[in-house]
Amino acid sequence: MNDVVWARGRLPVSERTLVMGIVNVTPDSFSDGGSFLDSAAAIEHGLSMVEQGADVLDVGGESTRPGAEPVPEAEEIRRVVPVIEGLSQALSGSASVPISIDTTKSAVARAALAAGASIVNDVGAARADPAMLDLVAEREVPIVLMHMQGEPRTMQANPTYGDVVADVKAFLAGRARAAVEAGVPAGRILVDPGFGFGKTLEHNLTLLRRLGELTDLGYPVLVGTSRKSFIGAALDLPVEDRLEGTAATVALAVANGASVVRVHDCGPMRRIAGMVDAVMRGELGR
Ligand code: PMM
Repeated sequence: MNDVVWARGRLPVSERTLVMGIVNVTPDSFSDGGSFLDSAAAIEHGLSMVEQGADVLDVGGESTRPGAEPVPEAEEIRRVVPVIEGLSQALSGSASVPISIDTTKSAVARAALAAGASIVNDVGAARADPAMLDLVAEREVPIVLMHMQGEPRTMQANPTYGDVVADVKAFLAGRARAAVEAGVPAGRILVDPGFGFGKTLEHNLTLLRRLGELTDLGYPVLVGTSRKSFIGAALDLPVEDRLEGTAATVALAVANGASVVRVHDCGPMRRIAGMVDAVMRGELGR
């Protein structure tokens, strides 16, 4: 897979699997329970993930957990901008750790890019806001296009597919085509099957088992399984006991061709990805 390169950064996916650290600035995120609402704490948390080996930080101000209600644009901006400003100032010496903004709204993405973010991570694959692709094209930054069936409020009600892998693959191919048509170069697109977004346990397990089929699209694949409820369902464990389950999914994702893993536990997952890379790529990416 070719590296993702843009004016202000690079994702060296040709060298090793990259770790994206999750910085949720939401009061209702299921996994950090709002304890990082305070932006100073969120900044500190992000920097500690960089110390643990995060290659990218993903800052989000709207919870997308099943059942979550949408957050007004101004509130989302109020949550993420101070955190992105703080992180980008603190990281300015190490330009090698870009910040992504996890949003479906172009106004939030625009504010985040102005504050120092340089990647857009859109869990709606730029469908929610028609201006998103134009913004990404104009600002010449990469975009992550993620698959979701339905919307967070209702997506787990009754997800159905013909063949989940074929359906997700066709969707991602279509959204990547739309991005290219809007002027985003193919080399600045990443795709993501969207674990937990309108999928049953079986759908999630099938996507992980057959992840390799998605790498055929030619875009780096990003995988976000960290602490998700399908891991809890498979092992019958609460969110605080999902580290090993997450580790298993990360190892399988890397073995099956993922280029980036989006995780909460950057130290352990960095070591797991590094070990799987050593086996699968036959070289050490240290
Ligand atoms: N998952 C969540 C939020 N944003 N973005 C991408 N690209 N992929 C994901 O799987 C994803 C995401 C929800 O998980 P969280 O509440 O732990 O952040």
